[in-house]
Amino acid sequence: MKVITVNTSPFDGQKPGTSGLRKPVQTFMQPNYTENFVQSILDVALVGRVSKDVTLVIGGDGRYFSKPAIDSIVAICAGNGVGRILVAHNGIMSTPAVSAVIRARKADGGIILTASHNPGGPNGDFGIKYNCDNGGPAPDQITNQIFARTKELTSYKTLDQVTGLIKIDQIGEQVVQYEGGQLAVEIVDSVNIYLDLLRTIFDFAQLRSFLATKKILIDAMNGVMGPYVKRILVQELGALEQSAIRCIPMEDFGGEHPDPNLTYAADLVNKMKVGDYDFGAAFDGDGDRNMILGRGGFFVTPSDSLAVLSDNLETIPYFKKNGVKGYARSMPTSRAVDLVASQNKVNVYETPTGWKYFGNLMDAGRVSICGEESFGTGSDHIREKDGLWAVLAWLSVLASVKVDSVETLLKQHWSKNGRYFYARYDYENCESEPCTRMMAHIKQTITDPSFVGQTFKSSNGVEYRVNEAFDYAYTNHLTGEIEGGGGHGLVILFNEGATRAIFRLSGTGSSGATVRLYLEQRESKNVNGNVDDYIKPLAEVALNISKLTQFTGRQAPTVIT
Ligand code: G16
Repeated sequence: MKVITVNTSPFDGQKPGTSGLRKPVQTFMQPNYTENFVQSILDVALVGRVSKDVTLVIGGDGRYFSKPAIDSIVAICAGNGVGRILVAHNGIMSTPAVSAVIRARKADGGIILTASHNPGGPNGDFGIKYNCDNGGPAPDQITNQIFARTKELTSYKTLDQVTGLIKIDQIGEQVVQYEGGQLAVEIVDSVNIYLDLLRTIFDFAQLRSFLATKKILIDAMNGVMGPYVKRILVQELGALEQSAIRCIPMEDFGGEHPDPNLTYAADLVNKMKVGDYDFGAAFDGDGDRNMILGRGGFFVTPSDSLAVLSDNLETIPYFKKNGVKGYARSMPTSRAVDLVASQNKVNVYETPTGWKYFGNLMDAGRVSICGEESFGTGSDHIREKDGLWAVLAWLSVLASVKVDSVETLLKQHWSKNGRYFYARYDYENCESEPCTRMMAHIKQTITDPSFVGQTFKSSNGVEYRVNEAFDYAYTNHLTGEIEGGGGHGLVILFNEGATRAIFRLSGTGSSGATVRLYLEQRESKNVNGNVDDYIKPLAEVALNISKLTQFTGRQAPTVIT
């Protein structure tokens, strides 16, 4: 085989979003589209490195088009002289496992093939993202360089044969020989590497005896997590075989939307409601998101999940040993963890939406646990959010604090710390242009000096007085630099800051626009009250300010979490 140079021209719109480049499968299937993006990643990743000394990890959630994409990536790695790649067995490696493998094998980075929670199949989405040598998603500075490269690319290097270069179903070492060089390939079973890491974090004997007395239900939503759930929860920790549902990874996720929330994981919620289960959880397509449920389908918001885990971290051996350095949350995540931080005198850091913003805080030893309202929870054991870690963390906490249910634990937590009632309203698949206009309208309204001090009233008479409003800009906690100058969400704080509404456009969609409205209200007395009583009047006021219905034509959200 020979290295060849293929002439190409740039494609519009290869700008990575919140987490990599996500587009419809059909877009990625266009000739040269995937190749251009991969070459652009390598052009940035290989700068300052000797290619033959570089090791990259290649994995993903196994969705439709993964195998042809892996073929292209292998050939392009060879074409660019990369020395070694670690490829997921059958292309299946969860996003947290990729992070774990990069770190365990001291690789120089990784390419993850996933569109996460977006649907898959020929008419679904595909995605490619680049992770750095710390195991975490590339920061903005790197993704901006990759995007710049996509706009000027005129050729890419590959081999004159692309298919059949590796046997992806055979674990172990292989070599791709070509004229003038070779590419070492190792097909890896990431479940073992990931399991070894979890053993250093949790007390497996404690988890085994806890699970011997409990019934759990874990939904892998036909995504990448099936093999991990079966091996770790069932075989290693003794959960019943029937605890693991939808555990065979499918290229199209069985036609489902693999997003663990109350709408798309309604099946699990219903089973929890009618069944006799103590604990339930679901993961997304690539295994970094999680949803936690208690007996009867009791829903733990991701923000409360972060707060409860933060408050109980030292019950987990890893944190008992290493100490708790700090907590972090994305800006739209509720400030429940801030209440824990002030009680425990631990620092809490706020960052924009996107796990990549936690990376440098963890690298600098500032933060032990991070969480996002978008169903992401994780710690500094890796540099991605980690669905199964979150489940084991919850089971460890439940085993240690000895409460009779998840609900009791939450109620105790709220009465000790106070509660933020919280909800996120999503308006999915809107047209982009009216949403852009709406965001401009909101920005103009809330940054007008006369906005602060105004009082808005809901139809049931609740009053909201604006005391601050801004376009959220991020000041990097480590460098002190202001990154991006806004654009991460439009924030309105009411009633001395106890109440907050945020508008933001999603950065993970593959077409159109999704508007997210994040709503929260602090309450210290009636902590077991009804979420709707707090959230609905606030939503009405926020929606009136935004004129969302006039701009988008939407009368109601498509998803509420
Ligand atoms: C990705 C990022 C998360 C982020 C989420 C937000 O999640 O990894 O850190 O919170 O997107 O999505 P959006 O921009 O749509 O609000 P994932 O699981 O899709 O990789």
